[in-house]
Amino acid sequence: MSRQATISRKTNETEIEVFLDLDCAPGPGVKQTIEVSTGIGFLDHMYTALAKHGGIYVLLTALAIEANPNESYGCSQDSAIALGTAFKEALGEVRGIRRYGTGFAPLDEALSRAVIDICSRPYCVTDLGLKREKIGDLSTEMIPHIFYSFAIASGVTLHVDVLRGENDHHRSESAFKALALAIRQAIEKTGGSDVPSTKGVL
Ligand SMILES: [Mn+2]
Repeated sequence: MSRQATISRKTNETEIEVFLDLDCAPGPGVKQTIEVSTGIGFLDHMYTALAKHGGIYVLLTALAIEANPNESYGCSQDSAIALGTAFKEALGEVRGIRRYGTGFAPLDEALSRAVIDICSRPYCVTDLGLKREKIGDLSTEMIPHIFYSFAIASGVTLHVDVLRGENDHHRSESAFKALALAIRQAIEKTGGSDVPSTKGVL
């Protein structure tokens, strides 16, 4: 069974199209394509890293309906919601996967940790310690909000901590890569079809 989803999300501010295939970790016969276009260069860079290291095939376009002061906010928030919604739909019933995932990713002096539980209990805690107002054309305050929006839309519990690092670009990118590694581990198929919960349902 393929784990894919297509989501179209249109609000008064943005129009988002996303396609995901969760089974594109490197391996024989696997082709992973990543095309991300949000109009925000640094955000494209972060989503591309997330997809690449998460082993996820991602096609994502986010368009602001018209230029407005909320453009960057809208595209980043709405794209994160669309990605989370697509992730949840692509996974389907939580069955036959590891459920928990942990990722540590360094980027030079920066080091981040992400821990995910695919549990239908949406929650997000981040401690990123970003100091600059913007990284490229992305408002830094949007970065924890992107993790939050993804977690709530996908129904996962997510904790992301930047453990150290001086450079905000490095801190942020290591956080996205840590999340990618955590996701990749959590969605890995066990080969069985059990529900990974004592409750019998997730
Ligand atoms: Mn970079």
